Amino acid sequence: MDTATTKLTAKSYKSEIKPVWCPGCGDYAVLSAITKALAEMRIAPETIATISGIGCSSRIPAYLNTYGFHGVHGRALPLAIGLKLSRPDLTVLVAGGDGDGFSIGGNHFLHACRRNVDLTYIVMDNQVYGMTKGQASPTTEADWLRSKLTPGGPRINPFHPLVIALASGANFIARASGADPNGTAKILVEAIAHPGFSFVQILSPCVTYRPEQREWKKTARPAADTHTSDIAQAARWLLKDDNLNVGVLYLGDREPFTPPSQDTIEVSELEQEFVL
Ligand SMILES: Cc1ncc(C[n+]2csc(CCOP(=O)(O)OP(=O)(O)O)c2C)c(N)n1
Ligand code: SF4
Repeated sequence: MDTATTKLTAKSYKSEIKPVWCPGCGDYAVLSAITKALAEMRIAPETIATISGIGCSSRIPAYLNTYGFHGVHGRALPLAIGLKLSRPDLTVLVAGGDGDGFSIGGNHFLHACRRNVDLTYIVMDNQVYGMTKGQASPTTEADWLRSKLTPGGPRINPFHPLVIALASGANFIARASGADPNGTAKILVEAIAHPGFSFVQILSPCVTYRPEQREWKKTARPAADTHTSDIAQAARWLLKDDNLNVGVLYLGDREPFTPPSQDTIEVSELEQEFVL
């Protein structure tokens, strides 16, 4: 790895492995934005760990020249939290899809927001399960009729990840559009630099199962009202949000979680407490 941080460029953060994503998949642009952000911040690659679950988007650690762990579906966050607590010196990125993060991993998402450990969670949201061939995900619209796998559409209201993040205590909340890798990189720089749990939803089209998402390139727009630290204002803004506003929504000032420093206790000693 190139450790001379002055010489770092976006390319320094790309691995030799060629992505196997479909041509035109939005995740290419997210990969590019992450490498641009890391180069901008000049973070030494060997001090970064990228943790993911399972899905097309969760393949991303393999394509980055950082340490990485391609884990279990929906379990990237607890893994990353454990890593950050035991190695606070590392920059920890967590990345994956809306299925991975909000369906099977939904409960971990709530509690990661609450716990507020200092890491950055990037969700490549394509409102579908890409890897398993196009099932509806928690962010799929109730009236999405394209898939034969959900006849009549999902018919349930989609989960709003930014609302959930705000309500659950995330310390930084943003939406980016993969169609704008430079803008996404800027948002990622802010997210990584902000202390505590930073959540970035990136609109990342699945061109295979949701080709209509190519339109996001034209319809995503800069949010009018950004960078507030006022949680009530952020909540009001979100009530009007239609999923296409892009920008940093909320900057909290909660202290990141750190484990209490205490003397270790022997298991045999602990067991004594439970002897009847
Ligand atoms: C425990 C478990 N359940 C289900 C699966 C099957 N599975 C693999 S990826 C995936 C969903 C992927 O969707 P998403 O996280 O949105 O990522 P995308 O492929 O769209 O990037 C599912 C259900 C699995 N691998 N493990
Ligand atoms: S199936 Fe969709 S999410 Fe998966 S690589 Fe192809 S375009 Fe991307």
